[in-house]
Amino acid sequence: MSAEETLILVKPDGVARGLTGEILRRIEAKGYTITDLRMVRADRELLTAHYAEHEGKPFFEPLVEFMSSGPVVAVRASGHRVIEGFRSLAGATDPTAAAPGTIRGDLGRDWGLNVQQNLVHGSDSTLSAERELGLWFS
Ligand code: RTP
Ligand code: MG
Repeated sequence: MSAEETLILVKPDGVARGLTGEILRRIEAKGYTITDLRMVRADRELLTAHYAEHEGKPFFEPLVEFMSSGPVVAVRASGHRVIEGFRSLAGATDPTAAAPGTIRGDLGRDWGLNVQQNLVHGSDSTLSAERELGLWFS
C-alpha cells in the first residue's frame, strides 16, 4: 500500500467551537494516520503563501482576516489516497451545500458572511500537499 501525505488545517472556527477532537476523530476513524500536529497562530505572510492561488479574489482579504483571527491546528496525515479521501470527508466548500455525513455538512454553519467559515482545509493535489506541508511544518 502506497502512503500519501496531506496537510489538513482545523480552521479558527473549528478550534473556537471545540471541534478539533471531533475532526481528528473522523480522520483517524477513516484509517488515516496523524504523523505530526501543531497549533499555530498564522500570520499574514504564511497565509498569503498558503493561499497564493486566491490572491486578488474578492474573498482573499476576508479569508486572511478569518484565518488569522485565532489559532489553527495543522495536521500532517498519511494514508492511501489521503488527499482525495480527506477532501471527501470534508465535503463541499459551502457548508450549506456540503452533503450530510461530511465534516462541513454535519458541523459547518453558514453565517452568511463574505467568506466561508467551513472548519477545515485539505490540500487538493500532491503538488499542493508537498508545498503546503513545507509551509506549515518547516
Ligand atoms: P480549502 O482550500 O480551505 O480546503 O477549501 P476549498 O478547496 O474547498 O475552497 P477554495 O476554493 O480553495 O477556497 C479556499 C477557502 O476560501 C474561503 N472561500 N470563501 N466566496 C466565498 O465566500 C469563499 N470562497 C472561498 C473558504 O474558507 C475556502 O475553504
Ligand atoms: Mg482549496
